[in-house]
Formats: sequence, C-alpha cells, structure tokens
Amino acid sequence: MNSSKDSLYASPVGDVGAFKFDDSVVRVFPDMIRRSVPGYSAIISAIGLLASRFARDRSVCYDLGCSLGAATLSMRHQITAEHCRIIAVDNSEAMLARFQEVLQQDQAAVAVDVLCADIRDVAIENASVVVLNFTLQFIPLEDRRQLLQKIYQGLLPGGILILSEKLKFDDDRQQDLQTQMHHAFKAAQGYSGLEISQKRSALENVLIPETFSQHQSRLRQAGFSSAEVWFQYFNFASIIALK
Ligand code: GEK
Repeated sequence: MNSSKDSLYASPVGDVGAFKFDDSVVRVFPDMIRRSVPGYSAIISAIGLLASRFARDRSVCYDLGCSLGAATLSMRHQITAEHCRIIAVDNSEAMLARFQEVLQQDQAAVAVDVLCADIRDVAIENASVVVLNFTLQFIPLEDRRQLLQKIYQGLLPGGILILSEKLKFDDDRQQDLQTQMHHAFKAAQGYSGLEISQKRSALENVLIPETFSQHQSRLRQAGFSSAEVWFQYFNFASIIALK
C-alpha cells in the first residue's frame, strides 16, 4: 500500500492535541504504524496464517478497528474456507474511505463488508476469527470487559481472538526499560526526539495500555479457556485467546 512518510509531529506543535484518526493520519498511516509498532508487519502476516487455520466454512471473520484493512487483506488472501466472509469495522470515516479505495484494487474470493461503526455497537455472530489488532487500547477501560464478553459469545466453539496491544508493566524498572527501548526502536526508524515526545503527549489518555496479566484475567473471566502471548517485541504484544 502506498503511503506518505509520517512527519506529523516533526515540527514543534504549540499545544499537542489529543490524537485523532483523521485525514492527516490516514495519509501517513501505513508508514506511521510500521515505524511505531515494533513487529507490526510480522503480526499482520501471522494474522493471515492464523485465519487460514481457524476460519470455518460459512462463518464470519471480524477485523475490529480495521484502519486501512491490513489485517483484513492478510486474512482475505490466506483463507481457504468456503463461503466465509470478513466484516471490517472502524469508526473513522477517513480511514474507511481510503480502505474502500484499496479494496477496489484487491481481488480475492472472500467477500469483505466494510462497516463504519463503533465496535462497541456491532453484533458479533457466527464468528470463527476475531481480530483486535491494536484497537482495544483505544476503548475506554470501563467498556473493555463487555466488548470481550460479546466477542466470546459471538465466537463459534473452537474460535480464536487475536488481541494485539501495547503493554504496560507492574515493575517500574521494566516499564522504564521497555519504554526506552520502544523509543530507541522509533529513533532507529528515523523519528526525532521531538517527534517521539510530541506523539507520546498526543496519545496520553487516548491509548491506555494494561499489563498482560490484566488482559489474561479479563479474557479468562469473559470465558476464554486460554489466553497466551504468541508474539512480543518490547512493550508490544499479540495474544491468542481460544474459546
Ligand atoms: C491494523 N487494526 O492496521 N470503534 C471502531 N473503531 C475504533 C474505535 C471504536 N470505538 N476506537 C478506535 N478505533 C489496524 C490498526 S489502529 C492502531 C488499528 C493504531 C479505530 C481507530 O479509528 C483506528 O483506525 C484503529 O481503531 C486503531 O491492523 O493506530 O495504533
């Protein structure tokens, strides 16, 4: 997917406002997420592999908080189940307008429905695969439990939730180290100190990370029989939760 280079926070911004998924972000999003989230491309590829294993005939795969549809496209090109479709949901109109353009250039047997909605309001039914790839972290803390319960209930027996998140750590030294290593990763990707600190301010109170044990216990309470990390790169992890 073509994308402009992310330089949104390259110049000093007097008052760094809260981060929004608007047109300016959409223009640079693929470059931004690849240079900001360690392991992003590996996770996207693995979502396709997992979907090819877990997608069932006549079931639905959900991509919740799909942005420009990277996880949807990865699944779409690897699913071999018959009469399986993907429902991709995001509440940013700007993201979905661009995603629709991308979809028009993409050919594959699996149908994709794109829905502009809040993922808290979307029914999850007949699901074999649900993806929350760096989306739950933007949902208010008090709504996360209900969303995960809804996903659990909408999954078929043997279904899978792939949950990728930025993590925080109980131990202060670990928290500082992982944060510094993430910033070192971003610096190695060409972001300046100013870009890193202004982006950090913009995401404050917008992206709320939790610890792995908070995620694991809530997933178990929602009904999942097992929830384990299958991938981690510094403070970014992806979890497989099994129904
Ligand atoms: C990827 N999964 O490339 N309802 C619907 N969408 C929402 C909501 C909500 N309540 N809150 C946030 N979003 C993607 C990357 S980005 C992650 C996901 C990031 C959407 C928001 O509009 C944005 O598109 C996405 O969640 C988060 O695999 O930018 O760090």
